Amino acid sequence: MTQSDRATPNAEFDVVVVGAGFAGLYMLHRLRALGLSARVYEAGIGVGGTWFWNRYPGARCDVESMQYSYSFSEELQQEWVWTERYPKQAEILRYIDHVADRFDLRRDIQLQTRVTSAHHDATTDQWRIATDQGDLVVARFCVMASGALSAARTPDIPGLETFQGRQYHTGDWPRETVDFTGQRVGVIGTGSSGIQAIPHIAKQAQHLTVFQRTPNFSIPAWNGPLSTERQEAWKADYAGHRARARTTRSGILYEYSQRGALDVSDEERRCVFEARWARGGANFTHAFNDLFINKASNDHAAEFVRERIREIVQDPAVAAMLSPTNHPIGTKRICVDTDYFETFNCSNVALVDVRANPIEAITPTGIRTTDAEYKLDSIVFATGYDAVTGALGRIDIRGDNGLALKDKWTDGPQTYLGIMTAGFPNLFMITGPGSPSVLTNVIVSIEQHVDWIANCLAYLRERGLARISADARAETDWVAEVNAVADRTLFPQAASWYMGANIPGKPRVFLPYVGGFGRYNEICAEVVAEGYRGFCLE
Ligand code: NA7
Repeated sequence: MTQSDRATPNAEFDVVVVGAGFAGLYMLHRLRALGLSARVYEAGIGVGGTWFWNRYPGARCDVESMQYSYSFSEELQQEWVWTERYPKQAEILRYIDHVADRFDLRRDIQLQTRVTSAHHDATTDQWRIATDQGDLVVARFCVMASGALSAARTPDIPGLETFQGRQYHTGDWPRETVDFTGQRVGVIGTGSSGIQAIPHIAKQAQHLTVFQRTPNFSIPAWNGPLSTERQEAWKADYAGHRARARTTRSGILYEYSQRGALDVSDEERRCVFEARWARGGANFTHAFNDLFINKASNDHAAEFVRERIREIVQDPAVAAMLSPTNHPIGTKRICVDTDYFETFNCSNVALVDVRANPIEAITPTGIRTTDAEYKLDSIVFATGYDAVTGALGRIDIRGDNGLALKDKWTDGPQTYLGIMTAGFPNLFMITGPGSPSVLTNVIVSIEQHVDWIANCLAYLRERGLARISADARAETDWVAEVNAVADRTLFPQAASWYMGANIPGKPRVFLPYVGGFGRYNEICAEVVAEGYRGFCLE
């Protein structure tokens, strides 16, 4: 028992929500509609979560604007006007701020407040939640809306603190303008964030050095203005589009091919890839229906992209370095770029292979690899996140008998449907591990989870029940199912953050459910129809 477990709480709510990003905001809206009292705690000085912090140059969503938004309000989706095919960070943040105002959400959100612990008190059957601002509140229910890509991670490189220039992390970018003009800049990391930021930084910096450990597959975005006609045509059947998206694997309306890549001639396959490349975006990986399960099919798609890289990048040695060969295409999150590969034709941009010659240290004046020293004025860490479980791991969460979540999850997260974890009654997760989350349009996943949780709370109340917990047996079966579907795909072949591979010591388990959003949504509905199968309601 800790000191906060004995202290007297300052306030009591029906529900505490951790995080005011897309998930926390919609959760609050649904709780209000149920007449429940709620408090949302948010670490940032504004709402928006991941989109509040990711202000790096070039930050943009790789799901198209018309699909990357809430569907819960027909008025909202009709009145909001997007300006580009893919929304940039500032526009998404404007949208989130608009939602917070339009639905009068701010009065229940406490900003600049980080939840530090959440302990379940068995005697009162309440969660005791403490924050870094000294709050101690109790609530019957606690909802973790803390995000799957919110725990930014700077690698533990010796000498990090000795660097005398400026350091930035793409996932924790300062609010003030950062100007790299005239500077020697180093970017570490070539995932989605690096690939978006690099072309912008290259335009400003006097010299840019890109430190690449793993080259990534990237498809051109072909971003551009979104015409009024296209937007209106989409809005004419917005509800229909949303409903169809919810039946798909990724919660996104792509053109999902019904054919395998080996079912067609070489010529036809090539035409298909060319057409997809010309349309741009992650749609490319759905050019055939077996790219994620058949290595031979995947190889064709991968080689097509490598050919494009060789076409774009003038120096053959640089093109070879930029060509991914150590993982099937799509098994690390596919990137969507604007002029990424073209940037390496600029005379002020250099690519360094830190797989061949790893970074040894950050020095006061730059970066030292095993074979060279690079003098830099600024270093940008585009090194990603402790994904899916990282934000939960930063909170001291304790359930039955003081069991700590991090101890329960030593060998990898265990959840039932990614919504609850056994031994932690009345604690919900939004887009938790074991749900489709990061493999989907995350707003579609968020809405589905929030609706599920809100309906569950209404169900409990209608029946005079006060407690729901995941059954340990149902959880074991679900974890086995999550692993089984992952093992039927090529995903486990990549050392990706989906597998926890980017964090030293993190267990290597496939974190999201890869069986598809559509199927997952059906399972969740079946569970409810069968009286919350696999949950214990009291
Ligand atoms: P990612 O996709 O995790 O990319 C991080 C990049 O940083 C990746 O290229 C890593 O190489 C590299 N990295 C990480 N640590 C190091 C060290 N120590 N040395 C060299 N290189 C390193 O994060 P992003 O922010 O780009 O994207 C995350 C998601 O946000 C994205 O998928 C979208 O969904 C939005 P590695 O591949 O591990 O060898």
